[in-house]
Amino acid sequence: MKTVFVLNGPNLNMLGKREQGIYGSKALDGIAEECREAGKALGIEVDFRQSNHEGVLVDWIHEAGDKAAGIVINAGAYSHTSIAIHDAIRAIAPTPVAEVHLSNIYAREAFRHHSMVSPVAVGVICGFGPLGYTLALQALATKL
Ligand code: CA2
Repeated sequence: MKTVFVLNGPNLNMLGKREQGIYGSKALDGIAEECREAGKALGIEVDFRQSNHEGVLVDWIHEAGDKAAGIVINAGAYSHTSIAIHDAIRAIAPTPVAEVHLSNIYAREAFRHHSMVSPVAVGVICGFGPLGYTLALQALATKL
């Protein structure tokens, strides 16, 4: 069975505890469960992870290049700043990467309008809350 890494960046461990008006009430564990369910329906094993550390995310992207068929990533605020994550995704090409954001980053502050991940992603889903992860897994499955 193919494995897809679902990688989550900084502060996403706080979901459901704060800022529910922007990010909703579901905790990251609930999103992980939804991803595993979606994976089952698609015949994909989901390896769901979260880190607040840029280098850890880079290491996981490299690991995915060896072990996974693709990646769904919500790199959180690092999406807007991280050349290291951009380079890591380039380094594992042609492993497909789908970018997800819970919120519509284009309807928010200008500093969220640019993503370092988007130019190296096969596609981007934002603004649909946790559903975006399931949609990204479905979309990625068509590329595997
Ligand atoms: O919309 C998204 O999924 C984001 O990637 C979430 C990031 C944000 O920096 C991006 O611009 C868009 C933030 C992660 C969640 O941060 C929280 C902070 C406090 C309470 C709950 C979540």
